[in-house]
Amino acid sequence: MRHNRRLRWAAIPIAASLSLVLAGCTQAQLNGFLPGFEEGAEPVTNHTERVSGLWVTSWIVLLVVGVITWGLTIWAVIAYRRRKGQTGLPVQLRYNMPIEVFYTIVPLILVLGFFAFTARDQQAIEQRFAEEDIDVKVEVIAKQWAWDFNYVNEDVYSPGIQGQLSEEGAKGSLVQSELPTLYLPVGANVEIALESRDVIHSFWVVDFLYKKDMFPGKTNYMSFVPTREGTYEGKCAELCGEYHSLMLFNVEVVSEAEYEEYIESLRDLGQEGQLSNEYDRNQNLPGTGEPELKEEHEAE
Ligand SMILES: [Cu+2]
Repeated sequence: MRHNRRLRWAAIPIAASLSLVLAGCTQAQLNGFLPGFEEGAEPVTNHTERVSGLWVTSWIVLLVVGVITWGLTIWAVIAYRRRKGQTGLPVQLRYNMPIEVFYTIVPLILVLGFFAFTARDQQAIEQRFAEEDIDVKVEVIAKQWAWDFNYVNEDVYSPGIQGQLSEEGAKGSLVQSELPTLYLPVGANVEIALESRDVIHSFWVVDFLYKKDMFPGKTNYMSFVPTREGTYEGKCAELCGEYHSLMLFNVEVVSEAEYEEYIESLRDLGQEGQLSNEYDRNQNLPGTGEPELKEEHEAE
């Protein structure tokens, strides 16, 4: 009887915290307070729900483990506290085989589980579109401290400058209209090729819940479908030098018609063709060598 009552005391706090966690969740809570989710609106890309699913499930599993562990700890502290008149050490326990097997097997299952779900989601997110399924191909080239965008199918480009402050160094005075802006049509299969002209940068669109490093001499890819129109903040997420904090950009996800209009506006500015690696600071890396220079050497 006494034993049962003790168990009931442990069950009450566990049940109470679980029901608090799970009852009456809002959209933001269901998505683990990750950015980009709006009540009643489409997710930002075709991957964001998968990312938030992994995040939220991991937290629930870890919280359950936490509550059980904290519960057992507190229970042990209270149930086995020193009582009036007790002296010396209590009976010492060692080599409890069932307990040792339990705390070896359970973490092993948890780690393997986290690994399996992460690998499954990573595989889905990293999956590139087949060449014929790609609607929009953009080459994003990072440079200290801005971004160039090549719209590959349309053969136009948009060079970028680093974030401009309207007052000398004043915080919060960023001129939005001066930021490099990447336009993408909603619902299109987008492949972005990520490159760098100098040092390592990282392409991060906050609401896409995804970022990827950009290396000089190596091309990385991102494949996704933007599913909700809007303006999304982008940043460089790899400390890359003095003005890293001003290496900002915006992503405009727009309708097909607005996208065509934007491409035309680049054509009107005379920005036809593609920016190449001739502006790269590192010319001696594998894969970034200047082709014309090579030919000159061969002729010598
Ligand atoms: Cu950077």
